[in-house]
Amino acid sequence: MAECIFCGIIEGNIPAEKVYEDELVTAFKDIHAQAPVHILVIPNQHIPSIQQIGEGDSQLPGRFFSVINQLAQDYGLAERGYRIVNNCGEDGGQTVHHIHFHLLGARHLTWPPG
Ligand code: D5M
Repeated sequence: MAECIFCGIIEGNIPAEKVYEDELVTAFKDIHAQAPVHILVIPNQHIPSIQQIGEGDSQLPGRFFSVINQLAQDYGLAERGYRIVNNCGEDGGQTVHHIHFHLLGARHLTWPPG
């Protein structure tokens, strides 16, 4: 079994409520939801953080945001707005070392974050 929890989800060895998958990215509900809609969008390939995204991954950023846009539509977030978060590294608050974008919405979100 993969050591990375998110690789385990992609491989189907760890249960998760997947809401989207294609050949590049997978999206599933966050287990510790911080908003009524809280979805994680991750690359299928194990890339620890956005600091490791390079020239060879040029398709990924566009796909992340087109999938997020589609999910925002599907979950009724587009009209009132939502937040996309990427925590990077220790000070950024990253706890799972496989790139993930949080899509949060369906409540009013405050700023600044803690
Ligand atoms: O966010 C890591 C996020 O990953 C955090 O919001 C919980 C979520 N998480 C951890 N394990 C799981 C499983 N098994 N299913 C769904 N969601 C999960 P970070 O930005 O690294 O702090």
